[in-house]
This record gives sequence, C-alpha cells and structure tokens, in this order.
Amino acid sequence: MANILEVKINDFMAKIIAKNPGETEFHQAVQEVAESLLPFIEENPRYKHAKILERITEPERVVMFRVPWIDDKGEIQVNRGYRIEMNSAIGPYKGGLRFHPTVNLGILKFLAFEQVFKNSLTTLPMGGGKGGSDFDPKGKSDNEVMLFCQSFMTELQRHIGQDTDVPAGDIGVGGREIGYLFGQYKRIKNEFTGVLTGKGLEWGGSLIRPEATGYGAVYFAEEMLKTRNEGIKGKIAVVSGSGNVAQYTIEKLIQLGGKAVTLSDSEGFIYDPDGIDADKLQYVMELKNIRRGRIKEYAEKYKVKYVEGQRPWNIKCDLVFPSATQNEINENDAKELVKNGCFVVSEGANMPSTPEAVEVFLNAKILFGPGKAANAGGVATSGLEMTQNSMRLPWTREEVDERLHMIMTSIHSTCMQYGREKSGFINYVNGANIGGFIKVADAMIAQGVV
Ligand code: NDP
Ligand code: 2IT
Repeated sequence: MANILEVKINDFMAKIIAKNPGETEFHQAVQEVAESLLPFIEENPRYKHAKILERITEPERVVMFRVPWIDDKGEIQVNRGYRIEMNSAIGPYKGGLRFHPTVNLGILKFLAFEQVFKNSLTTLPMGGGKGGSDFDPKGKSDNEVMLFCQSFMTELQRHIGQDTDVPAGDIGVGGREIGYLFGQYKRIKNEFTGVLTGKGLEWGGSLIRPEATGYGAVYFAEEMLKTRNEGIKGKIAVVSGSGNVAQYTIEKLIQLGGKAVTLSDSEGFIYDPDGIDADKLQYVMELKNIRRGRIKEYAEKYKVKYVEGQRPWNIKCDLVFPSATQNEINENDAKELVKNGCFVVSEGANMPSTPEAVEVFLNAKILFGPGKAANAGGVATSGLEMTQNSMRLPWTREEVDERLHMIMTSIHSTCMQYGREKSGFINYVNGANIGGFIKVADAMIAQGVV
C-alpha cells in the first residue's frame, strides 16, 4: 500500500513541477500536503472524483504588475507587485502582503497555498490569498515607503475589496505600511471599508491584532504541552526573528512564566541566558519598530553574546518558536535541537522547517506544531477585525483575546482529531492538513466545477 501511495504522490508531484517550473517553495508546500492528503483521499473517493487536489493547487487568479515610484534622490525605481488569489470556496481571499527582496511568484504561491488550509482551520469564513513585492523597505525613508505603497495600491485596488480579497501584513509590512496602503485605497475608491486588516486602532483596527500571531503560537504550544501534562512555566525558549511575531511570542512567554533567551535578524542572533524580560523586550520593540536598527545592538546594550551570520538552533532549550522565515531550520539544526532536549516546536513563521527537519522532529516524536496551525492566530484575529468592521463595533481587548485563545484551542483539537496515530502519537502535520482540507473541499464540491 505504502508503495502504491508513493507512486501516486510522485506522479502527482511530477505534474505540479512540470506545470510550475522553478517554484521550489511551492513544490515543497504542495508535497507536504499531498503526502498527508493522498492516503485520506484514497479512503474518501469523492474528493478524488471531484479532482480536488488538482484544483486546489491551481490558483483561481494571479495578478502581477509593475510598481514604479520615485526615490528621495529623484530617481525612478521599478518593483514588481503580486497578488495570488488562491481559493475563495469558504470566503473572500484573505492573507498578508510581504515586502522583501527575495519575493517571487513561487514564494507567494507557497504562502497562498498554506493560507487556504490555515484560514479554514481558524473556523472563520476566509478563503486564501497572498501578495507582495520584491521591494526592500530596509534603509528606505518613510517618504519612500509611502510613495511605494501608494503606487502598489494604485494597481492592487482594482483586485481587492472587503467582500473580495482582504490583504494584511507579513514580512516587511506592518502598521506603517498598512496605513499608507489604506490611505491610498480610500482615496481612490472614496470608501472607508475593512479592505485591509492590521489597521490602526483609530481607523478600524482591532485590539490584539498586532499581538495575535505571537500570542497564538504560544497558546498553541501550551495546548500541545498539556497533552504531556506540562506547561510553559519555567521552560527555556529559543525564538528566531525579532519582528512582529517574535516580539509578541516573547511577550506571552514572559506572561506565562517562560524564559526566552534568543532573538535574531538576517545578520545574526543574540543569546541572553538570563532571559529577555519585559524591559529588554520594550527596548527590542523600540529598536526594531521605531529606530529600525539591527539586533546586534541588543548585545552591545546588554553585554550578551552576538553570533554573526548564524541562527540560534545550537542553544539548549525546551521550546522553539521559529519566527523569521521559510526554511530557516534544516535537518542538522533539527537534530541539534532534539539532541539538546528540545521537545516542542511551535512554528510562528510559515514553513520555517525544511521537509528533512520536519522528519527529524516527527521521528523523534516531539510536539511539532506546523505553521498553518501554530501561527493561525494572526489571520484568525484579522477575521475578527473583519467582523468588527462589518458590525461597525469594536470589541474589548479581553473579548478579542478570549476569542483568539478559543480559536487556537479549537485548531489544536482539530489537529488531534485528524492527526492521532494508532500509537497515540499526534502528527500535527497530518492533522492540520486534513483538518484544513475537509471544509474547503466540501465547499468546492457543493459549488460545482468552478
Ligand atoms: P517582520 O518583518 O516583522 O519580521 C521578520 C523578522 O524575520 C525580522 O527579524 C527579519 O530580519 C527576519 N527575517 C526575515 N527574512 C529573513 C531571512 N531571509 N533570513 C533571516 N531572517 C529573516 O515579519 P513578521 O514577524 O510579521 O513575520 C515573520 C514570519 O511569520 C514570516 O514567516 C511570516 O510569514 C510569518 N507570519 C506572520 C504573521 C503576521 O501576522 N505578521 C502571521 C503568520 C505568519 P531582518 O530585519 O534582518 O530582515
Ligand atoms: O501568514 C499569515 O497568516 C499572515 N501573514 C497574516 C495574514 C492576515 O490576513 O492577517
């Protein structure tokens, strides 16, 4: 049986690769899902007859466009903009925008594909999408970022809307960028709607949305720990990245009595064995969100170790929260983490572990929460922002946080339901892929061949 399945997966992947040449991250994301789903689809032939896997891997629409803008020196710059509208079976397309020089079609297609399953897991009515640009906000003035965002939105506005497609932030897109994008949308359309999430509190944003991805990743880790009668208190955590997700992961870890000892950026990582406490975290937020400096400065300020050009995976810990970018943990890193006693991985980033690393974690039978489950708190709270916008009524911090917590607990239960193996081990990868798939697939069947 295993061999027949392997042949089917290989055949399916050969077609995906031929159809989407060079899009390696997209192939990687599809392969993982296909490995979880093909056995399930064999047992549920209605999905096979409806060709759901073939349809779900083909975006409903891809928009690519020129983004010209003028820099502070008066020189014309040209970037490329994208929006992948992957799947709208259960709601309007929903997903972030990434501004980073590495952005390309394959990376955004992998992110949009993951988003379809993630959004379904949240229990809220959101389809999947993703977009962005190869624009690099690093080193740009506020004025340059604004002019870029205005040009980007001048084209994007044709394709989005509160009931059509609702973008938000991701790497390189935070509160500042969402503000400039929203301003331009409103100016062109003459409409004040919930077309973007992650908005400022004064203009339609939701409390807890900035915190939500990091908080959610910790809530998810807490649920996984409960299955082994453990908790966050007293645990040592390694965190990568130092942006939105990393910052609020650490804030929640501090609140629950855990100790985060690392932070990183694309140039290196810091190791603070005494733990990053609330004051130090405040410094990081100021450093990263306002001064837009490098994490190295933390090491200089607090006289701790800075390791240039490396990631923090050789630091001894109990919990890991990879919160920077895709494929940041490889097979050897995973082996090193497991060898040093790490037994919980909660992926704040999207696809931060390579397939080989995931295999190491699963073979070691540790608690491995894949991104589409563990980091779903961000988009879930975006969904709650959409609800509040529709009602024109904001919820309190407590109300939003409680709903976020409930959603993360529900995602965990879904993973347990579909990922429990005969031995009792919970394979959260299978659980998230199958649990996210069913609702979308059933909606696609109900809506006919579209
Ligand atoms: P930010 O832009 O706020 O921060 C990104 C952090 O990761 C920075 O420290 C950045 O370092 C580092 N980083 C980015 N790219 C690389 C790279 N290629 N190599 C090494 N370090 C890198 O982004 P977010 O915190 O919002 O996003 C982090 C991850 O979480 C991403 O994978 C994103 O897709 C995912 N995510 C985000 C959600 C959200 O709501 N924001 C929701 C769900 C998932 P530097 O400053 O040097 O570039
Ligand atoms: O990857 C993600 O889920 C996000 N970047 C958040 C998307 C959103 O619409 O809030």
